[in-house]
Amino acid sequence: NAAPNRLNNASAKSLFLCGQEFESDDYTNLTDRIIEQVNCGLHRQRGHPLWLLTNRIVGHFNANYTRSRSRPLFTVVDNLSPIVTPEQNFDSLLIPADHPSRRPSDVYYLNRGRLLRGHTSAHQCDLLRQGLDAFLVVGDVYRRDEIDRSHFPVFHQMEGVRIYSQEQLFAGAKDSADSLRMFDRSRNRTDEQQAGHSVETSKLLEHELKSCLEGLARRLFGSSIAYRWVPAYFPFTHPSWELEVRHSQSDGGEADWMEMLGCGIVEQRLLDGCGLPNRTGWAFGLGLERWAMQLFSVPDIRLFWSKDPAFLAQFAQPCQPGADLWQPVQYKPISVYPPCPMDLSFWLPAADASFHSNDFYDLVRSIAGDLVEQVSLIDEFRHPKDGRMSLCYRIVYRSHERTLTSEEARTVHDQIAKSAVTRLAVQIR
Ligand code: FA5
Ligand code: MG
Repeated sequence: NAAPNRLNNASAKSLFLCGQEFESDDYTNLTDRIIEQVNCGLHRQRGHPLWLLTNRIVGHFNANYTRSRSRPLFTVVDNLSPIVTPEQNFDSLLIPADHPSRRPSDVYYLNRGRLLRGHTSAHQCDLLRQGLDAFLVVGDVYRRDEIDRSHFPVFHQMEGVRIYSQEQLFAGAKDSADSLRMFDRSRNRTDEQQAGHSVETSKLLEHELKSCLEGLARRLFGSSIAYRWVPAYFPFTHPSWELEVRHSQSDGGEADWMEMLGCGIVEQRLLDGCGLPNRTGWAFGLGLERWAMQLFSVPDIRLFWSKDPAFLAQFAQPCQPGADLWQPVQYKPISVYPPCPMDLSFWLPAADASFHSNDFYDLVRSIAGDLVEQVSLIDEFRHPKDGRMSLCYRIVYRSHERTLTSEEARTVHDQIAKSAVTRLAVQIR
C-alpha cells in the first residue's frame, strides 16, 4: 500500500502508518518526524553503510555456523513490521507491568494496543513459537531517548537467538556427552546461573555466547580490538552482559568505551512460555549504528540519515554486486562545520512531576530536526521560597551540510522556547 504515513491533523483521531489506519487515544505520542521515518529500513538499502554492515555480519555467521551440507544455521529475518503489541514488546519478554521502559515517556505508542518496537527482542517469542532454533532479526527500532552523537530516536538492531537440545548442547563434549545433563533441579538461582540449570549448561552457554560475539567483533574490527564484558540486567535473560569496545574519538579526545550490545542466557520461563521447556539458549541484541560507527569511523549517528551523495559514495564500492564486501572503508569527513550552542532556562509547571525530559527532547527534535546535535541538562534549581523547579538545557545546533549562522540557530531556538511554553506549560526565565 502506497498511502503515506501521516497524522491526520493536529487533533488527529487516527493516524496512517504502513498503509493501515490506527485510532489514537491518550497513549498516542508519535511525532510527524518519527512517522516519516517508520519502515525506513536503511539495512535493506544496498549501498548504505548499514546494508554493508548487515551483510558482513550475516556473511560471518553463514561462514562459521552451518547445518549439514553447509546450509546456514541462522535464519535471517529482516522484514517484520515495526508495529507491534505491548504483548510482543514487553509481556512476552517478562518485562513487569510497572517497568519504566513501558511508559509513554520512553516509547512511541500508536495507541494503547500498538507501539513501534523498542527493540528487535519483540520478535523472539513469535519466531521461537514458529519453530526456529537459530535466527537473526534485523530491523528499525524506536525510542524516546537522550540526544547525543551515539543516540538517535530511530536506529537499527540485530537480534541473535540460538537454542539447544541437550544433545546439541553437549555435542562437542565427546566422551562425557552421555553423562552430562542440561537440567539439575537442585540448583538455585545465583548471579552466575538460573535455577534448574546444571553447572555445565551455565558454563557452556556463556562460553558459546561470548565466543560467538567475540569472534564477530574480531572478524569485523580486527584481532587487536580492545573489548570488555560488563554485567548487565534484562528481564528476559539471566545472567546478562553488555559488550563494550574501546572507541577512540576522531576529534583527538580521550579514548572511551562504547556499549555495543546486550546479551544473556534466555530465561527458562520465557522458553517454557514458548512451549520449549527442554531447550536452553542464548540471545543478543546489537545496535547496528554503533557497530558501523566503530567500523567505518563515522563520528555522529545522524550521518546515517544523510542523503548527501558524497557520504553514500564512500560506501559504494564494496556494495557493488560481485565486489569484495570486506574491502576496507574508512569514512572521511566531507567537511566540518562549527557547532552553535545556546542555553534555555525555564520554570516547570507547579506540578513538576508532569514534566518529562523526553517530552522536551522530542519537542526539540520535532522543531530543530537534524540541526540539533546534543541537548544536555546543565543546571537544576529549586526556588527556596515557592518551591518551583527551574531547569537549564544547553542545546548544541550544528549542521552536517553547511555552516549555521547564529541568526538561523537563534530562530530555531526561539521557536523551541515558544512551543515549550504552549506544549509543556513551562515559563521561560
Ligand atoms: C536491548 O535493546 C535488548 N533488547 C538487548 C538484548 C537482546 C539483551 C537479547 C539480551 C538479549 P539495549 O537497550 O541495551 O538492550 O540496546 C541494545 C543496543 O542497542 C545497545 O547496546 C546499543 O548498541 C544500541 N542502542 C541503544 N539505544 C540506542 C540509541 N538511542 N541509538 C543508537 N543505538 C542504541
Ligand atoms: Mg543497554
